[in-house]
Amino acid sequence: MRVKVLAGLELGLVLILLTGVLSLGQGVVINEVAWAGTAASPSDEWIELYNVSDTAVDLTGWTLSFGGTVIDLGSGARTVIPPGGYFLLERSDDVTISDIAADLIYKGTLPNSGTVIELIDPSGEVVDTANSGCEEGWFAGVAAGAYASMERIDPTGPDVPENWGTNDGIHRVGTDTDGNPINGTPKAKNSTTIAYETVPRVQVIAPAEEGEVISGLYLISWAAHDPDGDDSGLKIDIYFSPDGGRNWELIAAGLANGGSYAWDTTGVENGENYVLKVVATDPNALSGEGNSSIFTVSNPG
Ligand SMILES: [Ca+2]
Ligand SMILES: [Ca+2]
Ligand SMILES: [Ca+2]
Ligand SMILES: [Ca+2]
Repeated sequence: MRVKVLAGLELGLVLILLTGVLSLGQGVVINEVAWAGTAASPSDEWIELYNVSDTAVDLTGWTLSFGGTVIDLGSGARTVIPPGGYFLLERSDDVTISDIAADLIYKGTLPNSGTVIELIDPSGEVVDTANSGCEEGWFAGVAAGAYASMERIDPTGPDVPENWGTNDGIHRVGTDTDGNPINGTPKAKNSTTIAYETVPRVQVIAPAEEGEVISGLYLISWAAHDPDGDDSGLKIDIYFSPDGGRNWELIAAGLANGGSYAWDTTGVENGENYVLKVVATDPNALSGEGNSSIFTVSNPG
């Protein structure tokens, strides 16, 4: 699995009231959007909200809006989301996800051609969005075939393309009207969030500059981090590609996560289309990788 580094996303959670029920919007986000529907029916769309705060939030007076649809979030089976809790909206009826109870049934279409969803608090302020600025379709998710949901990666992070991913088809929850597994995680942690919290992240530090020319004994350097483990427990494999990433050859395997490795470039052909890849693997066999920019190897013939 590969996860992009999401710099600064943790800054998103800016204000939490410590007592009582939140009336401000910073606590609730649009966490998952099943705009493609399910294998049983493309009309069986659903949406998940998530309370990222440590305080219960009452959704009375809140609305969720997209296209011409305005959903009164206070009109469902329940209105309060507990801290760290989920809120499930199912379209048309409660058998959209047949084995999980909806918190609210709504009417309205999420067009596969894309739209922006807005979460609006009782003061009329837009406190969160999903798919804002997407020029065509949706930031993530898959339509016919997989019917996979679009999942937020870091629930406290912003509505940007880098913070949405497609359900991985492995971590999934619930069944549709026909009993097929849902390629999504209604009322459960997103597959993308599980990856964000567990899969190592790697950044190649050198070579860094596009078109950098290297020769002789070159010090490759990287930063590798395991979000749920000890960085020193990561094992590092390094590969090079002489052709811009089409073919890969191993430079070294099973290295300690020391941050650098001296590579003897005199053993490879000169060329202007080299890329390095650094792969970090944690004790649970989860791997993340980072690539360098394209660089040149030039040794005297
Ligand atoms: Ca749709
Ligand atoms: Ca249901
Ligand atoms: Ca979910
Ligand atoms: Ca890990």
